[in-house]
Amino acid sequence: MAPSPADLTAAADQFWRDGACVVRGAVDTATVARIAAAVDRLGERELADLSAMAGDTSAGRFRGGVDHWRTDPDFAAFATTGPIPTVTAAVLGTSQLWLYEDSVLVKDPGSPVPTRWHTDDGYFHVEGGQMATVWLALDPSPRSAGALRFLAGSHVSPTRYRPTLFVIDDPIPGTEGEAPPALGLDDPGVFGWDLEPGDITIHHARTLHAAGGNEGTRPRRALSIRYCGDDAVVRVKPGAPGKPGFDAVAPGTPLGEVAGALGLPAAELSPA
Ligand SMILES: O=C(O)CCC(=O)C(=O)O
Repeated sequence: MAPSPADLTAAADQFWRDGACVVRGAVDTATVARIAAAVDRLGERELADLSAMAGDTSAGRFRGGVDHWRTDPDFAAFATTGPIPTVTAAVLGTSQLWLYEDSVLVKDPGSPVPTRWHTDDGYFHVEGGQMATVWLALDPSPRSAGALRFLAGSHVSPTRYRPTLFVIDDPIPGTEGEAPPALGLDDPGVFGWDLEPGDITIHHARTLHAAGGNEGTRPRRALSIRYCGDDAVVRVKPGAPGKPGFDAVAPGTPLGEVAGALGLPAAELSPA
């Protein structure tokens, strides 16, 4: 069942207070099946072996890819139409929502590779309050299978964290900011949800988050979609992975003014 206005209000309150929220059943079963099939169609050549980067040799791998929407119209449709952008825009309180990036993240059963503590904003060539990542569970995803965990209130910290290599704490060379804290998933203030297929979490771009390995017996497939709202401006972050066209835009330019030229689609938002 689609989230009610009261569900969305509660989610928005938690997002702005704690830095992340959950929306149960945001995506219906048939759509989850279509997205899962699109994820399964991605060959190993289209996904990076993150386990290898972590130096892990286990049979269960952690694989990830970025910007599938640029080459696959199905991924573009998942990110720019339907409930995911509409729910995200309601939580962010934005009148428009631009797709910045999508990412497929598959953690096989038995992969011990954790996702290290990080914030997303250091990787993005944009700045703003209305910036968020949606993480859609395509499989049952309890914490033991690698559902995300968040540090409460970290989105309002003035500290800027340096992007890391994601599965190891080494920073991306040439990037700026402080090293993310070495937190445990049971530390005070760390929170999150066990998810079912179709549930989403939405976290602020400045919320510290991480995940454990997958101790379960099923894959943990997720589609993560990163969005910008009305107040986002372009700010190229030295050393962070490049995005086409951003280097040519004056810092501080509202993203909405240049999103079309940068090829970033505005989502189709349904009335609440
Ligand atoms: O799926 C994961 O393990 C990490 C995802 C993540 O950090 C993100 O999408 O922001």
